[in-house]
Amino acid sequence: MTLTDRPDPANAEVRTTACSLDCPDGCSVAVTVVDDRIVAVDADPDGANPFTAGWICAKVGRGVPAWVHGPDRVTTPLRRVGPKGRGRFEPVGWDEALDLFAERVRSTMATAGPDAVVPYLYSSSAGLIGNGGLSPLVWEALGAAEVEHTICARTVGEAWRRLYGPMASLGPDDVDAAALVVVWGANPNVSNSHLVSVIEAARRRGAPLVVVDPRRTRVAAKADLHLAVRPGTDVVLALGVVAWAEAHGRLDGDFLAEWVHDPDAHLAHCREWTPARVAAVCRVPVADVERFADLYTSVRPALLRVGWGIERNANGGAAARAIFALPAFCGHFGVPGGGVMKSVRGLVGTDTGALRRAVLGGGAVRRRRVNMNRLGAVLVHDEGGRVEVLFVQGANPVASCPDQALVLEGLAREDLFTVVHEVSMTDTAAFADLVLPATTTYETDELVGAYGVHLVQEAPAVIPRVGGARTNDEVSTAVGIRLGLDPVTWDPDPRRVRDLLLGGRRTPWAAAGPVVQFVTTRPDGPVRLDDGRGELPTYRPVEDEALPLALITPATARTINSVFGSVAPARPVVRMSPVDAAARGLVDGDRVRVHDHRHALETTVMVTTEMSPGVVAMPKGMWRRQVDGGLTANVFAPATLDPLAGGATFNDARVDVTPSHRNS
Ligand SMILES: Nc1nc2c(c(=O)[nH]1)N[C@H]1C(S)=C(S)[C@@H](COP(=O)(O)OP(=O)(O)OC[C@H]3O[C@@H](n4cnc5c(=O)[nH]c(N)nc54)[C@H](O)[C@@H]3O)O[C@H]1N2
Ligand SMILES: Nc1nc2c(c(=O)[nH]1)N[C@H]1C(S)=C(S)[C@@H](COP(=O)(O)OP(=O)(O)OC[C@H]3O[C@@H](n4cnc5c(=O)[nH]c(N)nc54)[C@H](O)[C@@H]3O)O[C@H]1N2
Ligand code: SF4
Ligand SMILES: [Mo]
Repeated sequence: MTLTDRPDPANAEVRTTACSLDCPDGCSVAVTVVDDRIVAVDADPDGANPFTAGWICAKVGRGVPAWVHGPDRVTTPLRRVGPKGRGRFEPVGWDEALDLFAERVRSTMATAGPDAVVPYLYSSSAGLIGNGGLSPLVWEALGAAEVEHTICARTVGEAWRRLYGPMASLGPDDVDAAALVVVWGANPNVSNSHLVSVIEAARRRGAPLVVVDPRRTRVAAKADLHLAVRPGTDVVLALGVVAWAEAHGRLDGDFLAEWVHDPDAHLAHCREWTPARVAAVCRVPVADVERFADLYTSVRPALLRVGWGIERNANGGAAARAIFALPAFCGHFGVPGGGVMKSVRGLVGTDTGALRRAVLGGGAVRRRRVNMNRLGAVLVHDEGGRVEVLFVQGANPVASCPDQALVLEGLAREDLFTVVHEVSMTDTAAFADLVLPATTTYETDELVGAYGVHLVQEAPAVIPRVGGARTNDEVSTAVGIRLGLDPVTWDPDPRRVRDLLLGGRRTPWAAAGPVVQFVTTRPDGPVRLDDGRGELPTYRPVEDEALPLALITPATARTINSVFGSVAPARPVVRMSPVDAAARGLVDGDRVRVHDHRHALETTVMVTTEMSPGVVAMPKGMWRRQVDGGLTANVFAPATLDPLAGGATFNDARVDVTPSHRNS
């Protein structure tokens, strides 16, 4: 049937599965299917995930039918005709496409070596099989470069690993026992929507709510205290709370003595951060800093909900370590409701060890490592070596990487052979030599293990595959087998991969009982705050006098990263405080030019008290077609790295905004 045929509602059937998009909630969903097409997605009241039984987010209800069946869906392998990046393709058969792909990998490895083949694999919106199945292992077996997942959660993940190792995060169940809730660099109304009712229930019980966010988000507007810190300054606030606790006799000396490595060094390091100095750097009132320190060190137990807003800057690794240390210094561990809620993975979740052993055996090979955030420099300046074959699977680097102009320049290289395995004809796919159609989770049997709830659930296919779509494992193993990998060992049957990943466990697989940090789950050694090179969490300003506005690019309610961005995009406006607007003679709705030292784009300004002076925001995940000139906010995102683990620093973008000449 064609896209314009109308499905016959008499054939409607409701089938249940789970949403695998890159979102903490992991909703159990009920999908209405008519004539093998998804026409609606709603909550599954009887699904495995109790938190999401009542409703799901609007973006999935609205976006999925068009994402799966709409005009941007890739349904057949495509080969480029015409110049790079024009998005002109002709259909080819799978065998032809895979032969061509495998032959390019083979000849490149033979002539330029395996380091010239770079598989940019991410698939954070796929299920646990699409995201952690055979595909990455194929490229490891072939010896191709390893693209490190540094674009998201690397910094907070590494900070947690250093402080608390295998200790699990609190989950949404545990908020109930908290007497104080601090939402720090997280925007639950948009990016973790089922957590909102849990936080609201805590407030109704009388637990005060503190929000640390440069913007007055919806949760911040409801908070008892909102600290609108300057982006990238959280480390200073966290150090200041410890200094205040010491000055006011509120430290948990027993816990420090038992668990923390050299607490005196950290205390000495914090002392310079008096409330006045914290207030000056964070650009918040001194009284608010003192009130926060007082609340956090007197109301027990306090729960920190730490999001990813804190990490997207070069001070993020320092901030994450300083924030994660707070419950240890201030006595919040060891009781229900006290401690930290971050990404919950760990307590339940797949283990790729058994799968690795089944296909690779032991022994690691030396591989080139590529940091995702450096993709532009890697492709254009040969950073770390020349790339000749780029394979993008489950990612949209044009929309998501920093230094967008350089990424575009790299993808435009005529001598680069680019293969993109995608659901949609994205801005990245438009630059491919070969586009291969990917299944969505709705078309293949998957597992979903979201990072906001301690649960792994089944996500069975609810419709047949759209066109010739294939899974991540099917594509990568088909290439590997063409290059000599054993077809029996590398059989991509999802049932086999699933069983190995689950290690014999039955689903749904949920954590039993409440999580009590340092009681039911604990680190395997002393808590260390240094970065591994001897440095305690230290603030280093990232400011530019000529570009006074910090540009942040938070998640939007309409998209998940760039997914649904062609279906129901967020408005590409730049949000600005009335103070900054007045200083520039701008009023709401004016056309403006956003620029840094190298690039500029034109858009519309939205003047709103949600923003603090000195901070502007544009949506993350925009598509090029939404912005005049075809550059999105990522053109301003620096490709600098957080020193802790090479994480992304999107929110270190510094810009200015001026009236567009087109207004006159
Ligand atoms: N609707 C929707 N949901 C999503 C996503 C999406 O794109 N759309 N993306 C998913 C993904 S991939 C992720 S990683 C998560 C992210 O989930 P969140 O971490 O909740 O989302 P972000 O928008 O990245 O950042 C959260 C908040 O941090 C603030 N912020 C920015 N810089 C700073 C700072 O320096 N300090 C502090 N304290 N706050 C700061 C922003 O204003 C924002 O309100 O959400 C997931 N869920
Ligand atoms: N300016 C700015 N940029 C950012 C951020 C920011 O805060 N500011 N945040 C970043 C964050 S949090 C993240 S997580 C990254 C995300 O970065 P990316 O992963 O590069 O971006 P997505 O838009 O999630 O792209 C995923 C693509 O995978 C496709 N897809 C979905 N399922 C499958 C599948 O099963 N197989 C295959 N082959 N494809 C599939 C989707 O159609 C989509 O196009 O972006 C980062 N970019
Ligand atoms: S994107 Fe998140 S909130 Fe929306 S349906 Fe999927 S898991 Fe639920
Ligand atoms: Mo992310």
